[in-house]
Amino acid sequence: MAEPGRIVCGALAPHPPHLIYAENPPQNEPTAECGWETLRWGYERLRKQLEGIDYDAIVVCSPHWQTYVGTHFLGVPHFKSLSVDPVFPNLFRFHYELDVDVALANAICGEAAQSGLVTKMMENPDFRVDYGTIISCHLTRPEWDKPIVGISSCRSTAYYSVDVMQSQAKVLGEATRRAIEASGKKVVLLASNSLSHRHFTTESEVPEDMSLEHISHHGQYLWDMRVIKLLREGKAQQVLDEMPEFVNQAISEADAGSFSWMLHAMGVPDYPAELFGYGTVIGTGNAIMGFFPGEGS
Ligand code: 2X7
Ligand code: FE2
Repeated sequence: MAEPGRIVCGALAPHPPHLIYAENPPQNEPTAECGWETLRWGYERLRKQLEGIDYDAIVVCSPHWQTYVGTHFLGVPHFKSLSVDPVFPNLFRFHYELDVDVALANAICGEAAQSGLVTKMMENPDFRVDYGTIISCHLTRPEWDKPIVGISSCRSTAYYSVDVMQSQAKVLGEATRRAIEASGKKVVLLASNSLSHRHFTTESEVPEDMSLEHISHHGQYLWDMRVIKLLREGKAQQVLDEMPEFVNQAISEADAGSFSWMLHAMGVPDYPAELFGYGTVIGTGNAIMGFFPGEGS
């Protein structure tokens, strides 16, 4: 009998466009001198860890693909276009080309629909893939040699409440896990989001001037440190329990559901996550962390 599929890593993989800008990959038009090194070195450590792990696909859930009626899945085998960040077009003009694991996307979409979620396969070949998906995938795997599954955020926090978002993220996460197991594939999950998410409202003249980079508010930092500590202690359930306060008080980008989805897909880990890096970007708090089930459970 074929081996069941499994999740080999679930990572918190934030997507500030500044990280791509500072990294200067050939796909991005603007160039930078430096910047946000603690986060870029964190991604480097995550990549190193993944080098030793065999996997077939990356499944990513992004806050910047916002679908107000249900959860959507990229459903076209290949995309190629230019992605421009609407807020930071000076930093992110990225020529992307990527493959989608449509079979796996279909399987997760179908499993989630059977569990009662409203879902849809996105089959428009001219669709522009959102920058959250592109940035988290690029920083995790700049070779772009693994097909991805892109999952949207249906914004149920904004429409309803954090509790509704969390109950949907649980269903979506568990459906994701079942579909991966049935697929026989080995998969990396990416929760593409910052932690605390209070932005500065102005940009410095030199965006990569690190003398001006810091957390926007001490209370935001305290929340970031609390969530990181809990994850490092293997207390993912407590993080989920505290999510309503975290989202509301830290204006967290976890409101999109990607973080809760990843934790549920991983079976709400009770083993420690590894911290690869923490840093602020225009005042927001960002952590790169990974759960590795083979090692911890
Ligand atoms: O989308 C983002 C983000 N999440 C964090 C910081 C800066 C810009 O864009
Ligand atoms: Fe974002």
